[in-house]
Amino acid sequence: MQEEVTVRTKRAAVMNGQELSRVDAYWRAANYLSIGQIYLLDNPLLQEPLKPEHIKPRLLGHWGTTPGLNFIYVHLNRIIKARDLNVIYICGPGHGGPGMVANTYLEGTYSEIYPSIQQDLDGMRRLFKQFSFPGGIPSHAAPETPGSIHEGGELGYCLAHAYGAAFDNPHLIVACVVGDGEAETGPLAASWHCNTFLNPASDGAVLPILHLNGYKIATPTILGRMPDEELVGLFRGYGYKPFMVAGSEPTSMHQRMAAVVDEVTEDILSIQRQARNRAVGRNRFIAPFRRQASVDGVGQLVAGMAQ
Ligand SMILES: Cc1ncc(C[n+]2csc(CCOP(=O)(O)OP(=O)(O)O)c2C)c(N)n1
Ligand SMILES: [Mg+2]
Repeated sequence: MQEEVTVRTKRAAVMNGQELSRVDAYWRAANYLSIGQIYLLDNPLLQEPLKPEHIKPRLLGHWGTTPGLNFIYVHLNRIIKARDLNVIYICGPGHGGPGMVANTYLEGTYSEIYPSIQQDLDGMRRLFKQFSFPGGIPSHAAPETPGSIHEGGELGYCLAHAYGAAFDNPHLIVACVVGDGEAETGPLAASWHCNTFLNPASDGAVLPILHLNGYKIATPTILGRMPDEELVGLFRGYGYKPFMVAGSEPTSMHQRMAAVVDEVTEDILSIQRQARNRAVGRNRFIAPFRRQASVDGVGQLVAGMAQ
């Protein structure tokens, strides 16, 4: 079954060496900026050996979900630049807030909105210190996070917000990362059906990305324990077309993710082109626009990085 699901994504490497190394460097920079926010009070570039006073006395934040979120972020940036797309990233695991902050800082948006936090050593020190700190910013994606329309503190609503953003917004692609634990909440479990109401002629697209890292904090997830065959059957039943990106080795993961994102984007645009060429009015029902990508195995990747 795995074979059948992934067969179309087994294309040759889609990125050349330079693009691959840039994507990977961006991902690693975002990871560094994320973990720095969680742990470091000072010494942001580790220019001197770490001392206890450089470390936050009270740590708050989830590292585990963040490398996966950053991985997805850089691959969405890649396709946005390659195809000049309008894409919004909705982050279900809101406690991955350091990742969202890190990426907006890397892009320069953070410094535009918060001029006291520039892309220099002082700015980085402030960026790290303020995270989950008195007088600073919350530990999860919050209204303060640039571009945020989804407050991630209470799990369960990201997919409903994603569809809400896509309705009547025909030029927007909404990438929505759903935690596998979050997927067990009632609101999220019901939200998969929102694809029924999406019209590819007049609405934008929603690309749900299931972050299947197997756990919700320390407890296994239902979807994480489900055999691939059942998982794929479940999402096909909901009307999605699942893709798997699984592995623990960054280079091959980047190539596979790039191939899947290319293919999913091509599918989205071609469904929209066909629907729009048919000039179907809002009052006539046409096949809902349904796509599902799944990121599997980033959990193993995270474990590797953490060690
Ligand atoms: C409704 C709700 N219940 C419980 C929590 C506490 N909580 C925060 S993160 C988390 C685990 C989330 O797991 P998952 O969605 O799989 O995200 P991951 O960190 O694994 O990417 C829980 C239970 C919450 N924030 N909201
Ligand atoms: Mg999880």
